[in-house]
Amino acid sequence: MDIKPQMGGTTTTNNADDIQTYVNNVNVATNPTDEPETSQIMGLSEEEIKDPNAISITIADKSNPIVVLFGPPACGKTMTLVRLTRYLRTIGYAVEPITSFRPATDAHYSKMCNEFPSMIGSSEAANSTKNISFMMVRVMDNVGRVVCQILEAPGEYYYNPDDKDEPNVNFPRYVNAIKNSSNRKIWCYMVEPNWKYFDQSLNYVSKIHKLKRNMRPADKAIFIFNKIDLTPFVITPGQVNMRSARKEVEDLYPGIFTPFRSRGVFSTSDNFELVPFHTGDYSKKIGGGFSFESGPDEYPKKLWQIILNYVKG
Ligand SMILES: Nc1nc2c(ncn2[C@@H]2O[C@H](COP(=O)(O)OP(=O)(O)O)[C@@H](O)[C@H]2O)c(=O)[nH]1
Ligand SMILES: [Mg+2]
Repeated sequence: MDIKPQMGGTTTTNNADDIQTYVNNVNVATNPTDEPETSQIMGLSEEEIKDPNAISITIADKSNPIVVLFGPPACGKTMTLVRLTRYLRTIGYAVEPITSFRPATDAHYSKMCNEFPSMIGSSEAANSTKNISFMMVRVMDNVGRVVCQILEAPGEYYYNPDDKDEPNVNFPRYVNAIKNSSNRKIWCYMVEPNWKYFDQSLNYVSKIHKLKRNMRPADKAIFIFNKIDLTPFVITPGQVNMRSARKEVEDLYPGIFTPFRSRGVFSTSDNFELVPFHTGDYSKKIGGGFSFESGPDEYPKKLWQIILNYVKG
């Protein structure tokens, strides 16, 4: 079943109570799973954590597009990669880590690459989140042709809520290297309904706008509205009241779409896609940690359709 955006927004099962509860929750924005926040970034050496400019990357494949999952810590980048990978495998694609992305001497990265297949299948959500934090993968179709590369990187270097200099903190070298590489890019800007640092949303918006000025005409933008399960806009699995969802994103992140719209003489059009997403459900385990169960297939299916369209054109 395809996700059918309810553009009219007339027949929803959401009632006023749901929405009020949701609004109250948004106002006390919390991490849904109360996960302890770690300042440690897996996949980086001590030296790299101290100085992100020491992080070195190699983009060996300069021809296939790079899908960049962009967003602050805990918005769901890793779990989006996990969920998309699980889905892609069921429809015949191979998703594998690109080992040459980081120096061969980087033991952390090779360990992540080796563990990637088992982590993808793991029900230990916390494990995936903890262990995959900086990874470039390639997606290949059933005849082994590369379709695209997907990058999942530490959110701190995209937007760091703990840095009072945001949104004026410069990206570290490796982010600029990706930004400036000749590959076509599909930027996936992540937004969420209950961001803990909601008061900084304008700063995050301005960081996205800054990046927008570095997008080439052939690059594409997707806004992923993750954690859609926490909103009252879900009608049935995968079917979301998109009119309300979009309005919500605009309310939570004022002006976010502005530079991604073009004004014609008679109308204005979007140069982006907004896609609702639900990575999965997280249940607290006795003894600590969280168990992860994939969300409905409709979400990764829709996201993949959009990515594929953008890869093609
Ligand atoms: N309710 C809900 N929570 C989510 C969803 N996706 C991620 N989360 C929560 O957000 C946390 C951080 O996700 P993660 O992918 O590690 O974020 P990252 O730092 O951007 O890579 C997870 O551990 C979950 O608690 C989702 O679709 N729904
Ligand atoms: Mg992550």
